Amino acid sequence: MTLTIIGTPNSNFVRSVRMVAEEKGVAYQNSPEMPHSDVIKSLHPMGQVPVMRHGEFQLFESMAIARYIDNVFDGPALVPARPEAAATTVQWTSFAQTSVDQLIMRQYVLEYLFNKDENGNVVRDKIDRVLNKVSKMFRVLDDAVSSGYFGSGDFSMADCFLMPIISYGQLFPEGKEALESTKHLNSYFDKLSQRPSFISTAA
Ligand SMILES: N[C@@H](CCC(=O)N[C@@H](CS)C(=O)NCC(=O)O)C(=O)O
Repeated sequence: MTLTIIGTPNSNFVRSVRMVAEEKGVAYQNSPEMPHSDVIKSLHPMGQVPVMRHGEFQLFESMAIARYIDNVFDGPALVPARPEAAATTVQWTSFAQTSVDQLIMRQYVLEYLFNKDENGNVVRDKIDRVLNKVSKMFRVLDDAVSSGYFGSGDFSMADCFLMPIISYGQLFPEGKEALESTKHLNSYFDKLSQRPSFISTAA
């Protein structure tokens, strides 16, 4: 049965679920549909990516897709078995998928990428308003990763959700400066940037 992850590979959430599949060692296809394409609209009520197909089974929402792949396939568990460790992993995954994504991707990165004036210059109003929050978020993540990984002492699903967002955030000057001013997060990012699942899902 073919596993297909549907969605443009430069979406941080598509990248997260692809990292999960790669960490599990699962063979999958990536169908690079843009949000709101006819295919995506037929599979997601709000036209968002990623969407997944596994045989006849269809699923949307990156967390649901990631948990499904983790549960259904062999390979290393990306959510630990012990209840507290599992809950902490889901906590950081959920925080990444909501608060971190909302701030770093939607209010910072996408503003840099897409909010330009008629001369092609970045319109900074919204960016400037969130800069304090962006640096605070990097400090929060720095504390959280002091034990080596997010949510536990081992690589987990939380890392699959946070790495793509951190990676996008540090492409822009304030994000880069915020990352470089952290101790644990900076070395975590350097270390995980070498991970095959991260390298092979780079858009
Ligand atoms: N809660 C959704 C969010 C997915 C999401 O925001 N995807 C973005 C791409 S990274 C998208 O499709 N944006 C288009 C839109 O929201 O209309 C999930 O975790 O899958």
